[in-house]
Amino acid sequence: MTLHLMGSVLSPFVRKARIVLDEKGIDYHLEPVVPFMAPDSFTDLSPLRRVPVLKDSEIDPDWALPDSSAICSYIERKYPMPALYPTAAADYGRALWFEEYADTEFSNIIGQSIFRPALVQVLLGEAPDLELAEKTFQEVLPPYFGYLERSLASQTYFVGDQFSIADISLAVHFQNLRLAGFEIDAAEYPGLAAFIDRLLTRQSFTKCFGEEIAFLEQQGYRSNRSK
Ligand SMILES: N[C@@H](CCC(=O)N[C@@H](CS)C(=O)NCC(=O)O)C(=O)O
Repeated sequence: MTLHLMGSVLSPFVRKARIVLDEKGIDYHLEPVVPFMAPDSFTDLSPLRRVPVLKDSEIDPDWALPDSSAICSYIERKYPMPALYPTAAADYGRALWFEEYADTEFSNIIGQSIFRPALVQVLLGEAPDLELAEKTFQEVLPPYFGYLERSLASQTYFVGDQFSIADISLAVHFQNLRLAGFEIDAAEYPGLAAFIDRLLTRQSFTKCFGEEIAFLEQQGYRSNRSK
């Protein structure tokens, strides 16, 4: 096993890298690392002190990739099959756009204003802020869901109707919403809801999900949200 991935199972970016590895059938070692509890030396590997970080024992010991997009592109180049990035230029560009969209503002809203207040605060022994999480879900996220519903149209996958990095990058955040107790309304967003169910029941996702639930149970976590 040459690949060593560092990060927490609850991170959507760690999950994104794990799913890319799993979809390609590549073995790796996962080292649990919580960025804000990591030693000072972690900065040498990840200057922004973020996870995931990938190391590869076939390369120099100082070599590290501290970003999920860099990691996934590296994995694709090193292990091309099955391809997770479209070949045609137009589709490739669109897939990178959805990856970027998922990784930046969309992730930031879910991470900071739903996942953290509803779930992470409980893990840290603090009171959850369910009002903030609920308000964000009801009032801030709908335009994002609407954009994704329109982009998907009647396709199975986001780009070229082929499973790709675009789908993985988006779906990992819906898994965090689900862990925090939030599901989108299938009547309002039928295409997106079907997409989420399709993705989150893929073997690569359920494998991660099982480990994430086990981790949360080990921490004594139970969702505080009554649906
Ligand atoms: N663009 C980065 C984002 C990674 C990221 O924000 N990871 C979070 C965990 S979900 C983290 O390490 N946060 C710690 C911090 O920002 O201090 C990627 O795609 O890997």
